[in-house]
Amino acid sequence: MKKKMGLTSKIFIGLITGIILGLILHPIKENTFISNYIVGFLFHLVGKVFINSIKMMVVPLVFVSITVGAASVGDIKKLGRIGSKTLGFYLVTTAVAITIAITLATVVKPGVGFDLPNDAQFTAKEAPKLVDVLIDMVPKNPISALANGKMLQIIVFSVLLGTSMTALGDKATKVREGFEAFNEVILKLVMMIMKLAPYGVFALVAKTFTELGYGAMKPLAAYMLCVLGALLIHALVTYQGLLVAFTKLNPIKFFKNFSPAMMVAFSTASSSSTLPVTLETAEERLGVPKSIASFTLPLGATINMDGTAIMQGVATVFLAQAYGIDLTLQNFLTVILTATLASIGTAGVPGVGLIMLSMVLTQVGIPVEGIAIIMGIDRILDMCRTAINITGDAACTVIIAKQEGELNEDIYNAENVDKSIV
Ligand code: DAS
Repeated sequence: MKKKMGLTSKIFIGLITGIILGLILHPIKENTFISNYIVGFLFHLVGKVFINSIKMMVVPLVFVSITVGAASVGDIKKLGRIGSKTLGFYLVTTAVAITIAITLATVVKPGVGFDLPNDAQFTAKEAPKLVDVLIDMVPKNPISALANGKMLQIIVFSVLLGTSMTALGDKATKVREGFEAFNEVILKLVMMIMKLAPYGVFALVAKTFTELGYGAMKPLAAYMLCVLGALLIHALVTYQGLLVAFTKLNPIKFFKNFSPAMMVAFSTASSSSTLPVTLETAEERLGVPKSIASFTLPLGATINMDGTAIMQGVATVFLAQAYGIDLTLQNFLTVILTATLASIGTAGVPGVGLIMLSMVLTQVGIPVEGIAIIMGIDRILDMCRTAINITGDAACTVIIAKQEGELNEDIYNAENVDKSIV
């Protein structure tokens, strides 16, 4: 836990020092030395290398993690009713989450009037028609899709590949284990790259604030508040609404009983690291039987990322506004489709949601460089959205357990629940 917090605090230090240095240099940014060597070379170099290393991971990460995710989803056939209900809940809540995010960002307009640095300016590509997007989703040649980073095609191919592994059952065990091992390698590489984050964040934020000064503060604060607001709405409206509608249980009790797991998710920014606590909390404080929790929660930690989808929805609208790109309804539908599918492949480790965001942005013609603008504050948002990611898993799990008549309501409603979990 200390090592992970170490990276978090280093990123925070990079963020704060980047802002302070940027605000100091802003009044003298026209100075040749400052503009050519500090901003134009040093900050640009470190920031660009970090952004490119993130972009480098998108294709392998999406391909391998969605294949592995789809292979685990494939087990649903054996669980029949519970499996399909779980998958249905997870995909629907993710789509609702991103719809809330897009709506809120469209109303609040956090990116409107945010004058991005010139090198980030971008001429919007003619967005493809939705029917063409859907047809184009099926790759004629998956290798060229991988080589050219055609993300929706990579997702479709990966989901089909993972599902076919399950259809083969034991015959595909070796291949599945191979992909799972490769997924570990890719995630390790992502973690190694994230160690560069404090330096990358420092350079990117210092460059932004040198060029924009205090002008960058308001849009970034508005973006952050938009993400936090959408997370809160999703937790209090969607989850509470579903719990009341499907279980008639007290939804406040749900959040009170589940709070230990939410705190661990917040501090680690990792659904996977929190999974043992999520399982324990679901059984000991929510009254969910192991037989259901041991299927729905690990699956949820792999494929259900409502908090991440919310960040991706807000970030896409925010950056479109900042670049002056008008998103059409079809663009929004493409974002909802891409982010919902991408959530299948977003691994439960810190910072992966931001890497997957570059895929969503590409789909609607928004320059991935825009990630540089929001990266500085992403770690704090990652902690918040990870807590929502696992809360969505637990809410769906309680509903399914209740519908199966297997929820222990005495535990759920107990007043002095054992506090010894965390
Ligand atoms: N930190 C990821 C998780 O563990 C989510 C994300 O990166 O958005 O759920």
